[in-house]
Amino acid sequence: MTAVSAREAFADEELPGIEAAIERAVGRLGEPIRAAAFHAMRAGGKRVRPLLTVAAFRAAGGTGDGVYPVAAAVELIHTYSLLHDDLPCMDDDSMRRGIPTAHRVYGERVALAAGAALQHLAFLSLAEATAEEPDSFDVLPAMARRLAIAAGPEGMVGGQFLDLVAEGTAPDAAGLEAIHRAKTAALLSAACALGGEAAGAEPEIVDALAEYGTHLGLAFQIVDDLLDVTGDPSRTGKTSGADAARAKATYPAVHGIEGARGQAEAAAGVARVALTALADRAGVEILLETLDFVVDRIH
Ligand code: GRG
Repeated sequence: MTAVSAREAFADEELPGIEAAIERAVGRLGEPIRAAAFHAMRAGGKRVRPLLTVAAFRAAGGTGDGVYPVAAAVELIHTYSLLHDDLPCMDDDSMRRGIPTAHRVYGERVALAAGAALQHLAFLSLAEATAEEPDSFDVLPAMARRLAIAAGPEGMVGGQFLDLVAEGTAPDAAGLEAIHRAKTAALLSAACALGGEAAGAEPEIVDALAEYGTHLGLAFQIVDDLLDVTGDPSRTGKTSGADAARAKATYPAVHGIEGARGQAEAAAGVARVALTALADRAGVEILLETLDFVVDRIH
């Protein structure tokens, strides 16, 4: 029998609550937007971000079910971003997570609407999380602000736009890191910090979780870039070489494959150091294993 890692056991335990919160949120939609949104949400994503939110919540001392709609909010934002990223006016991808993209199945207008709807459902899920847990009502403005900043023009939307305009140019290492920080690391950082905030953790702990998430996010995007060059499409669920075909700014393009691997390991190292602020609280082990899970995909 294969040994089950603590992260896998944690996922088995927490995923049903996360999935139920996602189903509840998306179930509000009417057809045909609902079908396109469920297509994207149920396509088999790894659920890295909501699992991080729950792990950070537990590591910060949170108990109970109140975190699930917060975790779902982060995954709703993430999935909207993938859905829009695949549209013809962006990357025009036909496969995602190993299945046809939403716009290929439901058409571009419905897919666009489904992505837009997921953004609003995310904030609704966040608001309802605090409505169900009156003790956490005080932190709702801070959590909504954090998620909006991470997803918006200072974060993911801004990073995606920088990435699009950088296509065909040769950004330097600093420019590339700025893109990755905004496009990918900002949401992963918010995923972790929101778990801390939902648990009512003190600011130093929330900041340490945000710092961990930023560097995990940088490692994550570097690995994503590497897998585009070296990954097996049957495992990644995506077409290999798509970034190079579009002359995209990537870590392997700027640093070479070995250089990019080194950068991923270095970012993971900074994330590990950030976690020392949480000492050996229960749940930190899951955050540490998530780093290994992310970086091990390149070996
Ligand atoms: C209109 C400019 C503009 C932006 C809209 C489309 C968009 C917002 C943002 C795109 C952000 C994006 C595609 C970031 C990439 C993040 C990334 C590494 C995704 C892969 O995440 P995984 O591996 O995916 O967690 P799964 O499928 O497992 O959920």
